[in-house]
Amino acid sequence: MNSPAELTRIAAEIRKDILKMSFQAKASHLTSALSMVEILTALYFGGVANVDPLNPHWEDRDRILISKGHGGSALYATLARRGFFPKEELNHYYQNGALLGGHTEYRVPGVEISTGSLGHGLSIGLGMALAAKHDKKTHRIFALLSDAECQEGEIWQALLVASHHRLDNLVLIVDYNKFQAIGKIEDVVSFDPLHKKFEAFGCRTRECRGHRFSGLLSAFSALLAVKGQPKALIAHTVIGQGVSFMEGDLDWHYKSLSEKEFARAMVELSAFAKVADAPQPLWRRRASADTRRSAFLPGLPARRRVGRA
Ligand SMILES: Cc1ncc(C[n+]2csc(CCOP(=O)(O)OP(=O)(O)O)c2C)c(N)n1
Ligand SMILES: [Mg+2]
Repeated sequence: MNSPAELTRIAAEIRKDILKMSFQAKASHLTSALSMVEILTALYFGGVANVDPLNPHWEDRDRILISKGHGGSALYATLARRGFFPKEELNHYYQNGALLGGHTEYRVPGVEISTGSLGHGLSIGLGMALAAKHDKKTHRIFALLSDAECQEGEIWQALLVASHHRLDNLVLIVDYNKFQAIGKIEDVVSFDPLHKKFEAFGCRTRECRGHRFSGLLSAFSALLAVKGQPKALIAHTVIGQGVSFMEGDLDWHYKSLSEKEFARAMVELSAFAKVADAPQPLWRRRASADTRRSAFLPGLPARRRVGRA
C-alpha cells in the first residue's frame, strides 16, 4: 500500500493530467473532477478497493462506480496512472474517434458503467450488490456520487432497498463539494444534516475531510468492517481543489482554461507535487489548504473557499 506522502504525490500528478487533458480538449467540468481526486486516489492507490488493471473484468474485483460521469477526466487520469490503459490515450481525451469521451463510458478499460445522466449510479450499484449476495461473492461495490445527486429521489429509493436487504457490500461515497451547476447546494435544495438522513435510511455513516488521506483511509477502513448495513461516507471536498483560482468558484463549472490559466495552474500543481515528496507528509504539516498555498506559493490572491476540505 502507498504511504500518505506517496498518495499525496499521486493525487498531484492526477490533477496535472486532468488539467492537461482538459486544456488540450478545451473541456469543462474541471472543478467537478478536481474535487474527487483524493477519493479516487484512496480507492485505486490506497489499498481500499481490490482491482487488477491487467484483468479489468476479473470476476471478484471490487466495483467502483462513478455516478458523477461529468467528472470523467478524473477517473480517466486515475485509471491511466493505475495502468488500465496507456497514458497516451489521455492526449486524445474528448476528441472525435478517441477512446475517452467527455463523460465516463463502459467501453474504457476499468470503467464499470456509463454515466452522465446524474442519479443512477447508486441504483446500478444496488443491483450489483444484490447479485453479489445472491452469488455468495465477497466483492464490494463503491458508488461515488456528487452531492447534488442526493437531491434525486432515486438515491433514497435505492437506499430503502439496500437497507431492507442489509447490503453491507454497498458503499456510497458522496463528494460533498457544496456546489451544483447553478449555485450552492444550500441555496438550491439543501439536505443538511445529510448524515442523519443516511442514518435514517439505514446506512452506517461516516464523515471525513475529502482531501486528507488520513481521514479518508480510516473512514473507509471503519465502514468496511461494519456488517449487516449499507455504508455511506460523506467526504467534505472543495470544488476545484488544488488550483487556487478555481477553488470555491462556481464559474469554473463550465469554463475551460486559457493558455495563461493552464500555465499558472500547472506551476501550482508542480510545486505541490514536489512538496509531497518531502519526508514529512504534507497533510500533517498543513492545517488547511490555505496555509499550504501561502507557504509554498506566496503572493497568490486569497482563495474563495467554501466548506471544510
Ligand atoms: C439528470 C441530469 N440533470 C442535469 C445534468 C446536467 N448537469 C451536469 S453536472 C450538474 C450538476 C453538478 O453538480 P453536482 O451534481 O453536485 O456535481 P459536482 O460538479 O459538484 O461534482 C448538472 C445539473 C445531468 N448531467 N444529469
Ligand atoms: Mg456538487
